[in-house]
Amino acid sequence: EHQAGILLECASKYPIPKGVKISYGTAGFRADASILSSTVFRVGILAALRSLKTKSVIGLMITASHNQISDNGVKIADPSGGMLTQEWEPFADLLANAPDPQNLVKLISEFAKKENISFTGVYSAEVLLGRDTRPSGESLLEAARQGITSVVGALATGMGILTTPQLHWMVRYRNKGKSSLESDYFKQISNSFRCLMDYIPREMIASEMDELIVDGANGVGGEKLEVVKKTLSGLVIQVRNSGKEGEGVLNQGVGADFVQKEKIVPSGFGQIDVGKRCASLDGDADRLVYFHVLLGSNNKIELVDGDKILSLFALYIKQQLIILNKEDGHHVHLGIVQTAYANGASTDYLKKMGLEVVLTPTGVKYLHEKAYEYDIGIYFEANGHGTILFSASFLSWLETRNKELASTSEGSEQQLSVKRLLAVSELINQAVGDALSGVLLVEVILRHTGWSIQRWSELYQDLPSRQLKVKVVDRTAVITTNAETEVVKPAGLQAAINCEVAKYTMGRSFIRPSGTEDVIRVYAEASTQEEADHLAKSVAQHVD
Ligand code: NG1
Ligand code: ZN
Repeated sequence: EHQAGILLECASKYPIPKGVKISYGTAGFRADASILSSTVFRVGILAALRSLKTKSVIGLMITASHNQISDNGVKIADPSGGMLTQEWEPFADLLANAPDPQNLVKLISEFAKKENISFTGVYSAEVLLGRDTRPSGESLLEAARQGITSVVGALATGMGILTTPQLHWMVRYRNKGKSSLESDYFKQISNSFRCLMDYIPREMIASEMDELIVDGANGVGGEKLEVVKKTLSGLVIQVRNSGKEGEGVLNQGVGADFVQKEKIVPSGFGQIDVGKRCASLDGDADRLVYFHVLLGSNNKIELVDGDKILSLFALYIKQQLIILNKEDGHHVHLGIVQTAYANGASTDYLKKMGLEVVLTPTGVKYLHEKAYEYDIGIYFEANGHGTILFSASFLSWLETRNKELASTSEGSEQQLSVKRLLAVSELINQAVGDALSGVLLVEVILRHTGWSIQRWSELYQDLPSRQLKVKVVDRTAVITTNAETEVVKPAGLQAAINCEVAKYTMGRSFIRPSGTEDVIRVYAEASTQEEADHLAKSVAQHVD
């Protein structure tokens, strides 16, 4: 009752704005920053409860990723460093929308009872806090802190301005009982990068590679990359749109989302960069795409998207496994996870390479969960969010093998492969997709293969595609199945889509309700851009 009193008092300082209903979507709560403080305060409470429940450290990140600078958002990292468990999402919605403090306290006490959460003990809960560079982040972080500390015994630990993946990484390592400061993160990625560089075949080392130019979206990723690059040898990175004063506005005409959707150069890039290897991060550095600028006056680029980053990673991992399988006869289960938005040419290519490919619905939580089923699971969304997961049992097999080989066949091809896989598991962020570790892995693999960005891009040719969105009154009226590739409801709609698709060579199209906006998304692919545009448009007409 002491607890209820404190909650009531604190909550009355954060009244909810009238007439706003908000929901914990694929990426947490997101909205215009001016209406978010009550939501963030309440998510602070939720994070503390989650920490009490799991008896682990929880993360709370203030960011709106690639959205415009005036937006902000909040999401929670679970003990593993992954997304908040889906089971708690409905409770998050209830909390955020509770009309007044009395209601809020009632909800909390009912939920605590149901989940067997008791409010005792000093420092029985801890939440790590992070935020991106948005100006609204400072006061929202304070709201989160107030929410956390209104739960008796809960500790709020500010980790400063971070990329989203850094915060997830910290939560993961803290819960493993390891040191998890930002400096530990930097050390781990630069050490494992150095190892991977050392394991490059000798004949490749001679080939010098030109510098990489990175668009930092004027956000936190650019700032952190400036730190990382100083610790690297053998790789020169030039950061533009790094978030320094006067360079430009966060996500405005820059960043991975802009580059992937518009297929033109971000601000700060142009014809002087023709042919050079360029990359683009999003506003909180959990997405990464590559590109090179095409010759011509219209600033067009050749995009190397998440699907191609996935393909590059898959080829490299597979190459290591072939070396291992050959000598050990040990079968390692490698799985590739994509969504229906993956370019059809990428899926065909991966299958042709003999890889096992599965589709899941859109949303990192689905991809991550699926990838987790394999010894090694690689997942990516076309928009550039993805990572590689190693199962605990496979990692311990690798460790054992590494020791055995050190005494029996030091310096063998097989030992090198084991070491490479171990280093990849250290470099890549296994909590969530991470543009900083992603960029380092791409760079190592390009050196390993001796490929230019053009050669990489030629692995396969993307099918022309088009995405449209249709505003609807009720997006929940559309229900899909089969990883969102087929409409179940309304009846007859799928037949109509099939009918349109049949008119095109290489045609493919699907629709689904967005998880972040009040729209139905339409996707279409065909053998030419005109046909893809046309197919998308005619399918959209059936949705209206
Ligand atoms: P929705 O609005 O559900 O399509 C979008 C992206 C997802 C993911 C989430 C979270 C597309 C087509 N959809 O989801 O991939 O990134 O936002 O940010 O890119
Ligand atoms: Zn992001």
